[in-house]
Amino acid sequence: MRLEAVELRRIGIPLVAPFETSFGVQLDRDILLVKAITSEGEGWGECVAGEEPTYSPEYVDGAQHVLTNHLLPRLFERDELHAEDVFDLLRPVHGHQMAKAAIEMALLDAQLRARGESFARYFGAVREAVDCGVSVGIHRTVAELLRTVGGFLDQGYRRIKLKIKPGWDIEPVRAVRERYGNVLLQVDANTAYRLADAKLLAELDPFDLLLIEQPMPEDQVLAHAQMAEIVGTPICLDESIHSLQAAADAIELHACRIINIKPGRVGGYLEAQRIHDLCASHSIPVWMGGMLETGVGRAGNVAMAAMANFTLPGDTSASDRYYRRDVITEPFLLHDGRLRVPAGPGLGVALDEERLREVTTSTERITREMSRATTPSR
Ligand code: SMG
Ligand code: MG
Repeated sequence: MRLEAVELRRIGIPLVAPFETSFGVQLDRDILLVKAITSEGEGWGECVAGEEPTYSPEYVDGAQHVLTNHLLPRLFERDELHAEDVFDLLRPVHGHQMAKAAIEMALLDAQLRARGESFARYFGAVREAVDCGVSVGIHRTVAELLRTVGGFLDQGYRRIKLKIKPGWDIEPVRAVRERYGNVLLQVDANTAYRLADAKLLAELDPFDLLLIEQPMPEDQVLAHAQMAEIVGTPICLDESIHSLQAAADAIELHACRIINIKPGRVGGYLEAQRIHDLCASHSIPVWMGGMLETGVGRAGNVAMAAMANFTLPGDTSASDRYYRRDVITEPFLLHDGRLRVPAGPGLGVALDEERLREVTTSTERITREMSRATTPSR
């Protein structure tokens, strides 16, 4: 196919409730959606970069800039393009995985819609519905946290993930374990601790957690291996795993026993698939992460989470976990703690044009011709 134009659409949507992590509080989202217009039809992608570079170095304005000025020109240059070519074509641009992932996703959607194949089938999915967990932010009090967790358990979520930070760790975990018995429970520190905190984190061991996610900064991979000698709870890496190579190195170093896969963090669904396969070959279970996606990103994530080695419930919550009204026509609904894997062509979801118009804050259309006129020669 040929990439004719790309629409970069920014949407602003409030969250149903504030979401607090060790690096900040979020009240609403400013999301970049990418529509690829190709000779074979259209496809959608969602960029998971946040408003600020606090989860990772990427942020949404930067993603839009790098797409416009550095990534799209490299794709417009080609007369024949497949989603499978994108990763290598964009390799000369270092980093910017979330921006790269968004355009690769849109092209994969266009390509699969054109041939009537779903994301799930393309990934070799083995199940029709996936077990869902929910990520629970830091709360002001333990009592409020218990109410929130209870509400999610009533909705049917099969696993609870508590966000932790120094000063909000052992007590909330103890309280949830005591109140809600043997519910599947895990924690995510988003890099808030240091190796010197290993003994403190070992105090979580008696609570039988599934895992501790990313206790230390992303570049401290070796320290995670050292922490694993002190802390009994399995360590899972999220932020550190930004590529297949990073996953291979972390496994080799014994820095983690479990990996969280986020396609946006690693440069796209195809790199994510390679990480899934690598982990499977090393008996490292994986689970699907979440970046507060709309139904567009969620659709791709749910499809991928249906692959064989996604053996732990993901952060694949229903549309209403974050948004009163999603931007797709049929929101993701929880059925017995699971989401159904879309079976239609491509992402298998349709954009709700009226809702999209309502939340759009800007639209930029970049065409092949424009890109040719402005690209510096390489
Ligand atoms: O989509 O439910 C979701 C979010 C899950 O906790 C979640 N994500 O580190 O795993 C993580 C965080 C990052 C979100 S901050 C943008
Ligand atoms: Mg995480």
